[in-house]
Amino acid sequence: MKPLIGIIMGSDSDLKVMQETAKVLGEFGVEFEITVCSAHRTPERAHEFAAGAISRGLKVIIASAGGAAHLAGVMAANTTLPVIGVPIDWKLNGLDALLSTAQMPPGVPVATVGIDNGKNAGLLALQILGTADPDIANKLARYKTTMADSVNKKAEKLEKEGYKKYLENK
Ligand code: RP5
Repeated sequence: MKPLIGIIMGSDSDLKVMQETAKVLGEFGVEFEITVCSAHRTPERAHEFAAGAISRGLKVIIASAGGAAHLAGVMAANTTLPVIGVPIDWKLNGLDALLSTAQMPPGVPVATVGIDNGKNAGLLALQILGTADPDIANKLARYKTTMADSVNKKAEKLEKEGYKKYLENK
């Protein structure tokens, strides 16, 4: 099966966060590419990755970077595929990366998830694929039900035990 999602990281040091993206895509059985490519250190490679993404069969690109986080923006500048940006907490608690990733000029959007939220990037990519793939959409619906069940169980336990006992048994 051809990969549908491209995960591209500004550095292998982003992998500690981006493994969560890979993990959630794996849980849904969706093929992905994963590689390292820097907007600043390897600019030609970054351009090639984005420009060739459609012909490789990718449907969504997820790009992570910390600091002056321009990788997702460079991807969006060079493809019409949807690009999801993951700001990495490298300096300044990730605020620099969040703003660099999100504050794109009108005409070149990057869908930016929270700082270090690799998991949400994976889920958002799956939701994009789910608009055209009923199997993925059904799995996403089940995922939400499981999540709701888990919160409901916690609420029930807290209401029954009271907060002190709940914290003791946590
Ligand atoms: C960014 O600079 C990378 O995405 C990484 O988050 C940060 C630091 O990179 P390394 O010095 O660890 O390679 O471009």
